[in-house]
Amino acid sequence: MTRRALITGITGQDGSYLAEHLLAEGYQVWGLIRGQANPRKSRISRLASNLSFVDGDLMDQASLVSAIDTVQPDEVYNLGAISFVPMSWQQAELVTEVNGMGVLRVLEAIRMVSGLGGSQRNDGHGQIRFYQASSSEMFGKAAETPQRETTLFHPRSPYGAAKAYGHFITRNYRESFGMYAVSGMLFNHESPRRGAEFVTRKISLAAAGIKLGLQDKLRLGNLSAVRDWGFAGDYVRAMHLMLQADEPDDYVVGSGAMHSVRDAVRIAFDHVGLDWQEHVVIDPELVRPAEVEILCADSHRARGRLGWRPTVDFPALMRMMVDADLEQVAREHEYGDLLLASSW
Ligand code: NAP
Ligand code: F7E
Repeated sequence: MTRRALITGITGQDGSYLAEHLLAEGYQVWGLIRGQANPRKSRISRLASNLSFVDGDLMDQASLVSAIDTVQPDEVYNLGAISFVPMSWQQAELVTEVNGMGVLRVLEAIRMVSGLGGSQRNDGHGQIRFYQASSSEMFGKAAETPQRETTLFHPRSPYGAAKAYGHFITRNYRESFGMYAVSGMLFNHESPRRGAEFVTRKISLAAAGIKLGLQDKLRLGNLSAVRDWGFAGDYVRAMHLMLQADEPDDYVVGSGAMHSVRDAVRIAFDHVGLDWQEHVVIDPELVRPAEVEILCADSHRARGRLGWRPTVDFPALMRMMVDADLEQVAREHEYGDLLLASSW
């Protein structure tokens, strides 16, 4: 029997890579699409003939029940979220609703369609497996480095706090109803499909734009922030592996290597033969109200139990993104839109 997967957030970076991976694994893939005419649907147009779509929104419980009832999935990947951290200070309630309560709504939809509730627990037969996109932002002001599954949470933004709720409610439904529900605590992962507002893509776009004479300055905030960055194509494999394990559990996923924003700029500008110090301008407006200074993953559990390994290191990732942007910026009339998006 062909396995069926439902992905929320299919129009996002991870959704597109995960859809490709699951199609290659032989799944029938459905994407939850929100809005009347979602402008980002075109991002997955190259896959569209192999995908099915169902309408729904993480803000709308009934639409999620209907989507799960229609698709009858074997696996649900909840990747939908407002994922840009600074937006969570500006629209804290909305971000909490989508990223926190949205998780509860998907779990409730699965519970209702599966007929679970009260004292009734899942016996494991034909049950829907659920993946929640948790985040290293839950560690925030980290209690220890590197961070592992048992590290205490100290979120530094409404985004991180909402993700922590989503994480705990996922575990709670696993323990309360016997649901196969897991969280992937994923560290930053990037690609040429990354939104232009995130720092790596902002840097790769600027390196390309400056090289091609279309731009001169790159405005950035905190250059000293340290992250554990990996390639999104590698990380979606971990999501799938988590749902194939015999027992449901939560996993930290990251490379274990630390780099600063300054390193990212240096690698990108070196790649096109530019001196970054001639172009980067520090903009205090881009410094966050509460910063996450340093994150680094200890992924021993994922590597040991799932056999997961990343294949692209950070310098190679940055060069991949710059190369892709050199092509895109040179041929695209969309350059202005991308620049506008990266100006956050
Ligand atoms: P992304 O590119 O920003 O994509 C977010 C997706 O969420 C989009 O498809 C968007 O769809 C959808 N969405 C937003 N609001 C929604 C709503 N109300 N109902 C349904 N869908 C909604 O994010 P990403 O980088 O692929 O990340 C995927 C997930 O992993 C997110 O949950 C993110 O928080 C989490 N995460 C990401 C990273 C990372 O480094 N990338 C690390 C840890 C965790 P529209 O087209 O409708 O806007
Ligand atoms: O910032 C610093 C900024 O916006 C990284 C999301 O996918 O990963 C992502 O969250 C760092 C921060 O990602 C600029 O202060 C400096 O320290 O690329 P980012 P993020 O906030 O780490 C986690 C794991 C998620 O879950 C999120 O969904 O870079 N930084 N100057 C800047 N950041 C941006 N965006 N723009 C700047 O100009």
